[in-house]
Amino acid sequence: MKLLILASLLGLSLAQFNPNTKDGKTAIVHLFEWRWADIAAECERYLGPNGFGGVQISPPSESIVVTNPWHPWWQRYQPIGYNLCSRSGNEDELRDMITRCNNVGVNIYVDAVVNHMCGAGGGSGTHSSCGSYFNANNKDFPTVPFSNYDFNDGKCNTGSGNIENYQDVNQVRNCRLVGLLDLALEKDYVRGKVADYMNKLIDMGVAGFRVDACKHMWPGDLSVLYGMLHNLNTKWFSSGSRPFIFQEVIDLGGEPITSNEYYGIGRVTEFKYGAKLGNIIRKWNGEKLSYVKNWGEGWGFMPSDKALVFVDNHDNQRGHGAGGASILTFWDARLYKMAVGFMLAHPYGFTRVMSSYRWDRNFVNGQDQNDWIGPPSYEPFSNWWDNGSNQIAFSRGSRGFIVFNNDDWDLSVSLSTGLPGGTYCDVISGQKENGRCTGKQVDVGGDGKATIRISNQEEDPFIAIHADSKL
Ligand code: QV4
Ligand code: CA
Repeated sequence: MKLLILASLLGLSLAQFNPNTKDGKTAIVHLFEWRWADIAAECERYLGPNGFGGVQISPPSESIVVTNPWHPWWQRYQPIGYNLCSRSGNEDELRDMITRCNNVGVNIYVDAVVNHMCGAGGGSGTHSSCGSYFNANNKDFPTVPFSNYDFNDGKCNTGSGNIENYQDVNQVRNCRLVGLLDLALEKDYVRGKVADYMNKLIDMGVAGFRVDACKHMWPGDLSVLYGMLHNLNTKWFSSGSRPFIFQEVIDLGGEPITSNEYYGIGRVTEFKYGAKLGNIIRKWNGEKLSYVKNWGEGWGFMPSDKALVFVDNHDNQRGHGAGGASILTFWDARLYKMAVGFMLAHPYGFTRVMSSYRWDRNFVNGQDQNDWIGPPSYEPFSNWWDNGSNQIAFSRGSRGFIVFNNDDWDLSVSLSTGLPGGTYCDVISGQKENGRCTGKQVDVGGDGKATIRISNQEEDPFIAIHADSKL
């Protein structure tokens, strides 16, 4: 009997290290900020046929909607509840995507943000991705429900209530990470609500979770939480399969909290991997490619069967999180492809490829002022202008810009187009053909402004330019 218990415990303890991929596939891709409908199509047309084991998706839970800056990608790391609606789609679209991806052998791993709710400065109201009411001021999240009693503030020993010193393990777990309201995960009630959220996703067919901000949760609480999770849905996974768990813990050394506190209960992100590989491929600090002969544990990384590895992630590809200047990203295309190719070829760790979107960077004193920009799928109606009469203009994100003159006099004005600098063909009076404009053209300055002139005598007194009509 004792042997049986040992075997089952061993089975339990090893299970959440197993990604549950079909046919032993060894790589997943992070489709950061992709919409559920687009992921479903991508599973069927590309990821399934090309041997991807799965997709990490952006947080599907209801989050705050931030307007300053405008709808940043990071608003999805500020939950206000666990309803399944977000910029990527609603619950039905999520369910459909999970089904379609599973049906072509591509697993879905959910980015679970369960250490906290929204920022303390999140205000109150229904500025949320499903429109649910919340009040960050008094920690009231009725859609769960969570109340003031479900947060850690009483256990935080800093003046600000925020984490102020990463050398103090109690602060790191019990205080607010950049002001994010910190959940009390030692409470059965809170664990129960979080487990309900994750179990709903498991029952919908997901294969596991990236658990966000694990450094900020006690391993003991996480271990209890993982034990509350259902087995995977037997429609797609063998009976008794446990959810794959990979925990975000940034450990580059130098802090009292280390990866090995967590890799007994699930895999852990190995941030040393991308930082070191970037140095090697860039040939910085005297590093040479030939040095990777003993790549893996020989370089001080955690045991291979505990590690989730990547070249860059959604944080450090845009200067958030950790890894520093050596991190290779799509901006360094030639070196980046070598790094990704090496990672996928080498046996160390379970590998994750990064796939997100391009944004216009704007460095000021070495800091990208646009590091917050969300995905292009969201094209806000913005840069509205009017003259109080019958002349108007507006843009659609950074993709399009249109101006109308329906007054009985000329329009002549400098306007913000929302578009990157360059020369654009007006697609009302003509179009872009063989590298030139057959009609009018509009010159947009580096500041995104353009001087627009439209006579009220014109046959078509309006102008339209867009990203694909740029010379
Ligand atoms: C601001 C002030 C705070 C103030 C607070 C009051 O900076 O001092 O107390 O307002 O409300 C955004 C803003 C940040 C703001 C915060 C709360 O950038 O300025 O604080 O919201 O309003 C992402 C982004 C963060 C973003 C956060 C929440 O990176 O910039 O903060 O989402 O929207 C550590 C952790 C590690 C973490 C990493 C970034 O150990 O776990 O920092 N990585 C994960 C995710 C990451 C995400 C979070 C954790 C939080 O990968 O994407 O942060 O869920 O290393
Ligand atoms: Ca915490």
